[in-house]
Amino acid sequence: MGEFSATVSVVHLVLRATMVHTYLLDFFTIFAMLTPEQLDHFSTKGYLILPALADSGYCASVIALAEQALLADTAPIEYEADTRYPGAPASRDAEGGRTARRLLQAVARSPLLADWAKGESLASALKQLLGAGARLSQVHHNCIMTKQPRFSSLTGWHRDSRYWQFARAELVSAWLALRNETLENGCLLVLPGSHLWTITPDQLDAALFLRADSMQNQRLLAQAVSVPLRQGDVLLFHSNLFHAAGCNQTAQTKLSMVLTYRAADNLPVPGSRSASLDEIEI
Ligand SMILES: O=C(O)CCC(=O)C(=O)O
Repeated sequence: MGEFSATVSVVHLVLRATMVHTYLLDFFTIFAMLTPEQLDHFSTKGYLILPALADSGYCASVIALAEQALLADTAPIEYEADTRYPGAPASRDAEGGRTARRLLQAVARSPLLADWAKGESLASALKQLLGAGARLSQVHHNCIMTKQPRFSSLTGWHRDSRYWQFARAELVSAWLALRNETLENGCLLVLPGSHLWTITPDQLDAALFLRADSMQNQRLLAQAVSVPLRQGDVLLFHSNLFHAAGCNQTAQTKLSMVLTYRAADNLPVPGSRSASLDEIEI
């Protein structure tokens, strides 16, 4: 009998703990807040996936806008040839040289993009990571990234912060998958926790990519994981996180909207490119 009531008490306690956990999850969902586990994942791994942050209707509208801009070649655009990445056409005049890689100045292109970039679903997560008064940079990323089937290049391992100039290399980028992203169409690869690594200059090449011929780097690169995304998922990642991506080996263009945010007190260095355009408070 004593054993039976002890078992009942344990079951009761487990049930109550489960209910509290469920209520807490509901609380975080209703207020669109990151859970302590998500915050911990971002701070230790340097990235976090927010599933289904945008719905399929929104993604379809952005794809339609992007396809129109690609068709009309609406400036500003960065072309594959401009990247000089492995696999890119040698010049804009070469075959495929004017294949768009980035539709730049995304938020200035349409309120459809600007409103989402400042919208509550994304902003509430960003404010938890960056604090109140976080700002969207119009200089960095702020684009619709396209990876087209016939001409797409490979992006080596890099930290976005390498060319950015802020008081601290602690910005957060939000990568919205407008279609499913897989290894076949060139989804991102990341080195989890690498935003915290100390890297010495001899590990990097002249363009500040991780050198593949370094034994030390080969041990680091063995830790790479791919980040496949479903349409509407958002990947948040730290500006110091090493990431890379392959080519698109499918018949369909991959499109992603990518935006970058900083904390209110993490000012761009005056006179630098990072300070060259107005920022938008979210
Ligand atoms: O899709 C890719 O090739 C990666 C792009 C990238 O890593 C970047 O622009 O920082």
